[in-house]
Amino acid sequence: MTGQSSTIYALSSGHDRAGVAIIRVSGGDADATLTRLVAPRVAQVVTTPRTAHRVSLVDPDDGSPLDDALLLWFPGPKSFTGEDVVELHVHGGRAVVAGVLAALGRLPDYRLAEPGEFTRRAFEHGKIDLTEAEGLADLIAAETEAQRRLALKQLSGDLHRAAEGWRGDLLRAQALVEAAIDFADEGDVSAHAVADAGKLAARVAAALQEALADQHRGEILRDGFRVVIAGPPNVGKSSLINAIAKRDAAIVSAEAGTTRDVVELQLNLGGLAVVLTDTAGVREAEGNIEREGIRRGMARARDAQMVLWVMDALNPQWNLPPDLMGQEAVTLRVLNKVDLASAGVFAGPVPYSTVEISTLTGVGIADLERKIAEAARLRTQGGEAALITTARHRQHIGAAAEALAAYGSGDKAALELRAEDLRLASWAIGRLVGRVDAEEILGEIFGRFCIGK
Ligand SMILES: Nc1nc2c(ncn2[C@@H]2O[C@H](COP(=O)(O)OP(=O)(O)O)[C@@H](O)[C@H]2O)c(=O)[nH]1
Ligand SMILES: [Mg+2]
Repeated sequence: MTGQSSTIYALSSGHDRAGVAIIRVSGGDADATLTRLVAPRVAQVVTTPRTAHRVSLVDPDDGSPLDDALLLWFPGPKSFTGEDVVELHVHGGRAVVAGVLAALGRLPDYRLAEPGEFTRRAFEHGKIDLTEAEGLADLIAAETEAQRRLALKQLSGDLHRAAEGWRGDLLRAQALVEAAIDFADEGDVSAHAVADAGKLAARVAAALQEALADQHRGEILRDGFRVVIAGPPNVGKSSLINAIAKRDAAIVSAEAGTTRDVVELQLNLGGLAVVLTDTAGVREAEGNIEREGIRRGMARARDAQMVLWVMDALNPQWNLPPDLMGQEAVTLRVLNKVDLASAGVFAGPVPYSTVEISTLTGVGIADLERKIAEAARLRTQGGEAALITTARHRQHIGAAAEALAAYGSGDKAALELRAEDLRLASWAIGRLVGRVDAEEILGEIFGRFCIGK
């Protein structure tokens, strides 16, 4: 798919009409852009690395003018990809961009880059590790302040540095255990080596445990604080999600659907990503489709970070269904249709702290949003310091921690087996940073990028 010999090019800035567009070229023949597309066409265009040059771009075939542009030359390996890179800042009109891209396409061995291919080359040339590539993808996808800061931290190498530190310690511990095996008949030397390896392994194990004990704050910041709206049928659950969708200027995206399935709304509340989900009403369902909708809604509610239990003010069902009782601590009760109650119809006792709203008049919706934002803030507090931001990180760090636990509790006499535990632990960290077995995950990570990145 990614012939390393070819030189790739793509529009790296947005695809809409704009004042300026940036086109990037990377590969062994990137200098052909300088010699063939820049006028006057001389054998060797003299360019100072990493300095903006104003140039006239011309058609490589007939020398006719293409655009007046800025050119930057980043000779490898001191470039984003590690290869020779040319960056052209051209006028951002569609015809200009199309003309320059077509001209590049006529240069020998040049082809359009695939999504994420520049970043993939940066990874393959060791400019960034897998966690930094993920951080870059997240930074480009970031919609909220918190997501941006979290991604930037990962891109800057926080997780990379921690992981390389762990790996270094584990490799040293492995070497010590292997030495102990080789010098098994020299009791003293062997015992010392095993003791030193144990110290290193314990240090890494403690660091991994600390990273894992983050209550998923980083993942929640990255993926959004999940709030599920649940309650009996006809209490106004769908009206509530609609009311929030209409009211909130900071909506990221809304997905259409029926309540028989699950409707999801992405919000930005106080700089935090919040994912609000509507569910089908909780009751004995008649039809299969409805039952399936309820099942899915319940499953979502059970692992949500917050449940909004909606009730009809005229006939409030205060108690959570058995399925949701485990979520009591994160449930906020929402008494809807208070417009009817204020007419004196509702006068019952209120056994729980509740938010009173009317999706009809809009009363209480802002208050409810504030309470959701506050819950999200409390749940993710300190999350920006978390090293783990994805299930993938948790999986590998968890696997390494498990292997080290086995190492710590294993029979110290069975050194060969202990060496295997250490090997498993460093292998898991190797997978985290993409040093081993990266191939299977590469497509998934780099496919998330757009073309030009
Ligand atoms: N009076 C009044 N009616 C409401 C309010 N919210 C929803 N309704 C009505 O209650 C009915 C059920 O609403 P819906 O959102 O479909 O409930 P769901 O089944 O829980 O999703 C509809 O007829 C709504 O117009 C409200 O705040 N006040
Ligand atoms: Mg509904």
